[in-house]
Amino acid sequence: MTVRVGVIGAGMIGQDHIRRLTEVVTGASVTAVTDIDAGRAAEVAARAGATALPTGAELIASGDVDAVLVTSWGPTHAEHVLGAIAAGKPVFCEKPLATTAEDCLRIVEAERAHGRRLVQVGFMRRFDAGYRQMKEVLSTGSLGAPLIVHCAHRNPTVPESYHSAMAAQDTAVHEIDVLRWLLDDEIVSAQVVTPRATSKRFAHLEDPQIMIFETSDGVRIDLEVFVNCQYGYDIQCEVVGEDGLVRLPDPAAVGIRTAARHGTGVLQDWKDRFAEAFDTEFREWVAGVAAGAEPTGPSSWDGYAATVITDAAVRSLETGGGTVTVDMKPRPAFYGGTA
Ligand code: NAD
Ligand code: ISE
Repeated sequence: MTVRVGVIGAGMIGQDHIRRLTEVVTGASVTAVTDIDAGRAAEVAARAGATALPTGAELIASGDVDAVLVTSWGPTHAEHVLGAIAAGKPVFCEKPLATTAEDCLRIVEAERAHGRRLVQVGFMRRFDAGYRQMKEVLSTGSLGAPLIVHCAHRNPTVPESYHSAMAAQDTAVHEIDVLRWLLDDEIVSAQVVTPRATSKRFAHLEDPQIMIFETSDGVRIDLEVFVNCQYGYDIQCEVVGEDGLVRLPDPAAVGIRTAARHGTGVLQDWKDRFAEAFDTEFREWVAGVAAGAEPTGPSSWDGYAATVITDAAVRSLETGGGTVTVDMKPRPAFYGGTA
């Protein structure tokens, strides 16, 4: 069966995922595209051999759409995800699931009422080969209990529209998701402290930021978010356990020796760093939809958890850097919890 995907939001990542669905992943075709910019929708749809539709609601209702991909702006995600659930169609939503905890909970409740999982959230790091190897090592127990995690998330530069809260909401949210999954543990508090700011930032932005999270098992996570580091896109993660540590590998790259130096290049863009993770994420999602299976990737609950944890980090940043307790509801049995 070919899964016919309708795409809501034909911007930067929407176009990249359309390319992925049409050129990389087998078993899917893009049949409909919508965007509030109708000209962009028409252009992107024509390139993909799809039909441009005027609204997300019409796309979700279309008989030519088996599954929905939401890649519009974050504040519009909830409306489209709720629409897809109401239509009983599988929906892949780029992060964030929704920009408020209340909207995330509305999605969680709608999905529970539907009775089976339909939603997958686009936290692609769970599909990265390096993180998957780390998880395998941790799951053997050979390192003993995890105690500390050291992370860095560095982007070369960000545009002027990027503001201080986005360090948690847009950037650290990837570590928040992948570490909950890697450690199989919940984050219970967040603290954000600000070292000396780089001169290479727009004046309104607090950059870098150091985020400290604690899990329910007492693991301490320190995360440097530095989005104007200049030199490249660099993701570091090291889990220290009682009997050893495991570290995320850098992407494979040729070694270059020249002019009395030896080194490797550093990638500049998250699209390149996680290209294979995005491909795997969509390969698995399409295969699951084709098989009529529930999605196994990040759930609505994971989307909700990520939003309430980023809310706590933003509150810490905006209230002087104290530790803020994460205000999370108990996890329902529907999502693997006990509530
Ligand atoms: P973008 O601005 O390039 O594209 C968004 C598009 O959505 C625009 O074309 C806009 O016109 C359209 N749009 C907005 N509201 C709409 C609506 N109600 N209906 C239809 N179209 C609508 O943004 P982007 O960088 O492509 O980001 C899109 C989403 O993807 C964001 O939620 C972002 O956080 C997420 N994202 C995820 C990753 C990742 O690493 N997983 C990376 C980048 C972006
Ligand atoms: C962007 O939205 C992403 O999701 C990237 O993965 C992240 O590295 C970047 O900081 C965000 O702005």
